[in-house]
Parts: sequence; C-alpha cells; structure tokens
Amino acid sequence: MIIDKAEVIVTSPDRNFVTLRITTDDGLVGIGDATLNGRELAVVAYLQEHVAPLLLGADASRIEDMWQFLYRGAYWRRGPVTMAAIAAVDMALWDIKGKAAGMPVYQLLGGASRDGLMAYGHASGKELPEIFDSIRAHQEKGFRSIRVQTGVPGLKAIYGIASQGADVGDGSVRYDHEPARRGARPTQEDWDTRAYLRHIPTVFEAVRNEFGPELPLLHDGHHRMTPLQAAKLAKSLEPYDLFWLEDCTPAENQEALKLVRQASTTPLAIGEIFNTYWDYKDIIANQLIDYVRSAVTHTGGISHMKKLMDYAAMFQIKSGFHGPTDVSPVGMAAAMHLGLAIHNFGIQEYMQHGERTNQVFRQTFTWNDGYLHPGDEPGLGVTLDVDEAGKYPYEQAYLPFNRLADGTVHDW
Ligand code: CS2
Ligand code: MG
Repeated sequence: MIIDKAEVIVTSPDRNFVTLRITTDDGLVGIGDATLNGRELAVVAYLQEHVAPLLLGADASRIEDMWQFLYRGAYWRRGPVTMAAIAAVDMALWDIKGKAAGMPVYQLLGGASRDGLMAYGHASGKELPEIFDSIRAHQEKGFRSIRVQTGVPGLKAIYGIASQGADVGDGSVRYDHEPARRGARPTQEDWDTRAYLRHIPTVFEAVRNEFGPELPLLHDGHHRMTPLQAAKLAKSLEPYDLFWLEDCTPAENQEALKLVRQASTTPLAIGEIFNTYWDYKDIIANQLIDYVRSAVTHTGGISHMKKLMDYAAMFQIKSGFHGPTDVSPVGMAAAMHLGLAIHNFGIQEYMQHGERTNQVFRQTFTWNDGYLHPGDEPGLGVTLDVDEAGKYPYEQAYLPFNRLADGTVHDW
C-alpha cells in the first residue's frame, strides 16, 4: 500500500475548503481536511511544496510513523499551518486504513462507546425576538443543545449573529456566522466589553424564562474579555446553568483561567485556536477547563487528538470538538469517528454545511433526533467529487476583526 499520488484540492462551494487526496498503488483513496479559515493558501503551499513530495513512495499503512516524521522531521514545530497540514495527512491515512480493513474508522479506534453524538447548533439574533425564533428553528431541526449568541445594544456588527444586516462600513451588508467574508480586505466590526457584560445576563435570563431550565445552552465569549472580565462574565451567567462558556478570555494567558475558576462554577470550554496537546498541558493538569474545543482539522488529526483526549480523560475533561462551517465535511467526519470511540465524549458542534458543499463532499453520516453518527462506510465515509469541486475556484476571503470605539484593534 504505497502512496503514488498526493493532490491538494481547493474548492469554494459555500466557502473555501482545502482537501488533501492521497492515492495508493493498489487504488485506495484517502482524503483529509486542511482548511484554515482565512489562511487557506498557506496550508496549500505547505502541503504542495513541502509535504506531498515526501508522501510519494511512502507506506500508507504507517500512520504513526508518518505523523512523527512530519512533526519531528520539519524541525520547526507546532503552529496552525503545520498542524493543519499534518492533520490532513493523518485523516487521509486513517481513511485509507479503514478502506483497506473494510471498517469505519471508529471501529479501528476501539469501536463505539455510545449510540450517537449529542450535537449543538448556533442560534443567534440581534435582539430577543430573533433569538427566540432562532432557538425554535434549531429545535425544529432536531437540536437538543443550542448555542446562543446575541447582538449588543449600541454595537453595529459583532461575531456570531447570522442575520446581522448592518452596513459594517465597507458597503457589505450580509454577514454569515463563520465563513470568512469574501473580498480583498478583512471586514471591520465593533466591540464594547462593558456593554456586552451588562447585556448578556439579561439575554440568558430571558431565554431561560422562555425555554425553561432543561435546555442545554452554550455561549461563546470568542476571546474578547480580560481575565477579570471573563470572571465577571462566568459569574454573571452562573444562575442560567450553561452547558459551557467558551473562549471567555484569550487562552495564551492560561494562568488567567484560575481567576475565572475562582469566580464561578460555569463550565469552561477552550482550545479551538490551539493546535497541539502541548497547548493544553497545563490547563488540563490544573483542571482549568471542562471541555476540549479543538477541531481534528487544526490539531494534527485523529492520531494526535486521540492522545489529547486520553490525557484529558485522566482529569474527567470531555470533548467539545470544533465543528463550524469552516471545518470541512471531512474534518467533521473525522471528529465524529473519534467522538464515537472515546469514552470522554462531551458534545459535538454542528453548524450544518450548505447545499453546494454537500454536493462536493458526499457524506454518509446521519443526523437524527439531535444525535450525529459517522455511519459505517469503510474509512471516514466522505467522498470528494473532484469534478463538482472544480466548479468552485478559490476566492480570497478573510475573517472579520474588531476595533473598539477609540479605534484600538481588539480580539474578534
Ligand atoms: C466559533 C468558530 O464555532 C465557534 O465556536 O468560535 O466558528 C470561529 O468563529 C471560526 O472557526 C473562525 O474561523
Ligand atoms: Mg468558538
């Protein structure tokens, strides 16, 4: 099972995706997601110029050895571009191994530890009526857990509001959740932490009054608070019994989470911008988080994420794998296979890709009554239609960024 072809396929049906496609001399094909939102072509170059030539002639069955070769052999370690590239190789080799064995990848990881994966969707709105409608719409789609993001009075455009139609200053009106905004320049949005901290408890008070105490609710702080502000936020949301508060403060300063922990019992989820288990070493050992937020796509693939989750299990920390529309269906499938197999699964983010994306990536996973299942096709269970992919060339796109009222750049 020798690799004789390694192609990097860039396609942009609803947004840009990067896929590594590996073919062996006995005709097996494996695919891996290498999408890094807003910096896609950096990973394309890393794969095409530096990794693909090293794959040719290699034994596709040696997944761990290839991982260690690509990680240690590069000399320069870690980082989002490197680890997304390694992740794509890892996913593609697991896909091939499953096809060679005639088994879905979760069976190769130890088999199913549950019947299905509880998933959460993204409800949002500028104000309460729109938020309530969005929650109901997600319940009608079958979601049993729901993330709630809200507009903030006085702010024109902020992260996570699907219907935000404000003119954000560059003439653009439509702002989707995650897809990086197409266009030659990043879109500027605005932020005011004090206004947000005053407003957010009133939103969850209203949501709890409307939908009751049972519904698992999640919220994403999206890195925008200082540690003390994050502590205030976590404490203010404690009465509303969140499933988790995510990215309450930028996690480069991991010590800061001790302050949040001292202030509140609101569960914390961190890690979607991490890319190796080294980023988690101390916050897991010090019990500073409750959920691991990484995506398989951004964190070295299935092999590395399995090791990370085994370490997290020692501290009763569970998975909450990242699953926005900027993780491709291949990355989603990999997350589902891993999530089904590990004991310490927590919840799976599921934003649901667009119709054109689902035409390019033919998937066999199921979504039923609030639960995902990766399916039982050999490998990852996703096929990339290369011809369909060719209809959607790459389009330059950037994630938005924030400026405060005085013009200072701020975390988005
Ligand atoms: C968000 C991410 O889903 C989430 O929790 O934080 O979708 C994030 O905004 C995007 O991945 C950025 O590309
Ligand atoms: Mg997030």
